[in-house]
Amino acid sequence: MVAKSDFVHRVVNHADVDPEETGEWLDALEAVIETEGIERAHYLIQRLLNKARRSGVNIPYSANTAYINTIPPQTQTKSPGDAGLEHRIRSYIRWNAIAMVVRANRISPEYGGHIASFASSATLYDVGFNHFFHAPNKEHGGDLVLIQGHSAPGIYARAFMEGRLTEDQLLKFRQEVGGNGLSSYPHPWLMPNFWQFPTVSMGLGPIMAIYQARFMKYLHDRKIANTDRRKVWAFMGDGEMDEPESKGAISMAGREKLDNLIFVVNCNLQRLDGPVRGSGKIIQELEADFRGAGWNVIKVVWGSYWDPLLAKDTQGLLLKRMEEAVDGEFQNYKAKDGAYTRKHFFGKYPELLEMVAHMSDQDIWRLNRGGHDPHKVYAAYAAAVAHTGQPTIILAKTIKGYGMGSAGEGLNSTHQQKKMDVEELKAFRNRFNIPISDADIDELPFYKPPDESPELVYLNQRRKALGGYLPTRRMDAPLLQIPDLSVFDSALKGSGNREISTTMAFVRMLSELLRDKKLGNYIVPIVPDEARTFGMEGLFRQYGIYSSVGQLYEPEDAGQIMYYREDKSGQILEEGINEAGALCSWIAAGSAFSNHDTQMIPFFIFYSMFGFQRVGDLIWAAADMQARGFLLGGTAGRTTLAGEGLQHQDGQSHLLSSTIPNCVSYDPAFACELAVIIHDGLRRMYQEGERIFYYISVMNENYSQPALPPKSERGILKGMYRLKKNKKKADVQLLGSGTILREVIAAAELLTTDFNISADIWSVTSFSELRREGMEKERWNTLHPNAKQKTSYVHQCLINTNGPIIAASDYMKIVADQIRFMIPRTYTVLGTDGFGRSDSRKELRRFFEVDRYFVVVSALKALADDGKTPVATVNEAISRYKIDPERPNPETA
Ligand SMILES: Cc1ncc(C[n+]2csc(CCOP(=O)(O)OP(=O)(O)O)c2C)c(N)n1
Ligand SMILES: [Mg+2]
Repeated sequence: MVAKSDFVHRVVNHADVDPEETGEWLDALEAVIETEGIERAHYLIQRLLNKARRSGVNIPYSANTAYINTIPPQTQTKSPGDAGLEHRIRSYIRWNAIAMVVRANRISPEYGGHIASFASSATLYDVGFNHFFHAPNKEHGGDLVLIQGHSAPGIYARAFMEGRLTEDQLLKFRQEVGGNGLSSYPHPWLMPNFWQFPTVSMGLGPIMAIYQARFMKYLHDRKIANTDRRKVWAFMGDGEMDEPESKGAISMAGREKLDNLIFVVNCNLQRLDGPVRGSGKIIQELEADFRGAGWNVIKVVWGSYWDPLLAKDTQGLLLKRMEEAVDGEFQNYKAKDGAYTRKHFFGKYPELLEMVAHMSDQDIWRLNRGGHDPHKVYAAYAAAVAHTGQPTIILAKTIKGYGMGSAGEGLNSTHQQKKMDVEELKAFRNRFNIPISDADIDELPFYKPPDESPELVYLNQRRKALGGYLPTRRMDAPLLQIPDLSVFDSALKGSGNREISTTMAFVRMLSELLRDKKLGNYIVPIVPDEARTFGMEGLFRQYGIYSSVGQLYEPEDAGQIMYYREDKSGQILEEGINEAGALCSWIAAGSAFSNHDTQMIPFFIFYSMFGFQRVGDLIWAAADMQARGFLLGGTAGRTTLAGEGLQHQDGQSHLLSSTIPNCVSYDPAFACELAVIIHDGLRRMYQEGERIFYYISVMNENYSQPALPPKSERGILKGMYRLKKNKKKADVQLLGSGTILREVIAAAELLTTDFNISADIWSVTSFSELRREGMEKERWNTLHPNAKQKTSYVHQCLINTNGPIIAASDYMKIVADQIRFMIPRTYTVLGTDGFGRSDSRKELRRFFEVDRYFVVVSALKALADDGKTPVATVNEAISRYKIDPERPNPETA
């Protein structure tokens, strides 16, 4: 009898104390598989495991399977393609991709480019393009294919073969400024008919792909588009998987059973600097991560040349060696040669040396990796598309710099290799049989067989069978008819005595849009677990929270009017505490016009700082993609979001949003302004199809909302309008933005009552938009010095007014400072530089020196500087309002 502790120990160590008994068990299993099939075998194993666990056997959890292909040779689906032709086509594509990069670098090393990434992934793409990636056509809505950024040269090389790009264009790789050049990486902004997904900021491709797949289910469940047979294919690097964004949403994909999603990870074992996991195994690590998250994992480790060896490996010694060797070693074998591999890999065990004794070093060198074997890759893709109930990840083992030989194959430095000398080019040509002579090779001519050649006929036929060419970005979704501004009547009329916030006003407008017969269906409200914060819980019952399984429980608040209703056709995307995911949903909805021929109108409202600051790079990618929609900074402002403090109060989003060229930002003070802005945004994006999106800050401070001032619409949209004009010329001009406008209004009263100084008041809805307009005018004037010079809108507003100009906002001073170059006279800005902190709005505004008293003091100081008021008046104000001149500077406090 074996002691219990010994037993557990033995299980953990997998030591075989009785090989004969082991053999009997294994034979029994084999017999079951042969006679009754794999399902029965699976059942028996499960029963055995359960029995063992219940008897107290501690079976350690392992999410890993053996380091071999998930699909054994006997169950591989065979490709119907012509392998020989495909190999030739792929070889030419490989050559042209290299020629593109090397030739660009001969023009100037500034151009850069990558060879090694595509060299390792050519087969992975090719099998997809020849057999799996559907382009949109009458029968199929099209697959979404996210290409790994650094493999772009290979995609251009294929498009050249397909006749979609000219040789002249290939020669202009990374030379975009003169027009007709090719982008370094996938950038829809720069190649709007070609690229669909900006993926080169590592990690964003994987997370965006997950949410695109989920959004396809949403569109389907809501019966807006039939996305049934469509897949999202996302290609990524193994090094890229270290980005938190790459893996951050994989459990959602597992939980939501996104069987329309396929990740293909190019496991070339290397990243930029060196090995991804030199002393470990990236494929095994990713397998465990993704299996744990509920994914179907297909490992494509070994190519067909290994199959006979693995078949002979009845004792499992080859497998043991495969499992022992770490990635750094595998990389090294391919950086060296067959003799090295024989000695260091097989040589560890005499039995393995014996196993390969009949093979030459060249044969050993030819033992290929799964990701370079089109048959293995085809089988994996076929299994992935057929799999239901889970997303699939394909882990394909490849060689970085495949085919580059001494120029980079498996070398640590290969990622940045963009040169190849004549000998290296010849070696590559010979290896892939490219019909280019020695005499021509140094010129690196592109190679394209004649149109009627079997290669090109085949290539084009394959794409025709799959519905057309990819990537192709579409822009033909029908535009929408936006209702009249009166749809927001309640906001335009003002709130009378009722005090409400602009956030509340926004929610009301959102409800009005949701109710609209034409637009309502296309509105996508997105919240990251903050709906109650913004007062949106009323929408739950009415429009439902999207849930792919509906609501499988009775909600606690079922008896209430505004209960928490989840529904398979729910309209609201409640993403949980997950701004990155919510932003990806916003991108998916905002790009539906190009991916699903449907204009969707997403409104993503986030909590103050957790937008631009938190997920700024995703917003940048959204801009590249020309996603349309509204981002709302809820409960915004450094002093308006009282209480919450340093890691909440946002005083910089308007600075950050101004850095994105096609982001139109506004910081309105009043509900009526907000209504005009949202309405115009709907018009510009969805009726006119402009390539812009909106960022609007809305606040949680309650006050009475005025009615829309007459003739103010143009100014609201341009960025400023005069809210109050004095009968005679005023002494000062006060500009206010957001809720700080109300301090400015109060300051104007103080100036009159305490100092007999009159002020005009301007509401500034967007310093950023004002600046853009001014810069454009200034640029035009510089380039047309003889023409009648244009004046900026800011200048036009202020030139015929009087007195110094003071501006205040709830954002950093640099936000208001943006328009200084257009200001005709003395200009002082107040803003909220420094760390926020928790207190009341009144205290915070005093602390940051943006309250009414500081506005008054600043106005008096400016008047004193202009010689219009004695300096003593400034001192008088400082003491009257009890301001300590030695108080700490909020910027550093
Ligand atoms: C967010 C981000 N950080 C860094 C880079 C720079 N970069 C580009 S490619 C690369 C290495 C990529 O390695 P891997 O993902 O394994 O792809 P491979 O080229 O090996 O296929 C790095 C660090 C980037 N593009 N994006
Ligand atoms: Mg890699």
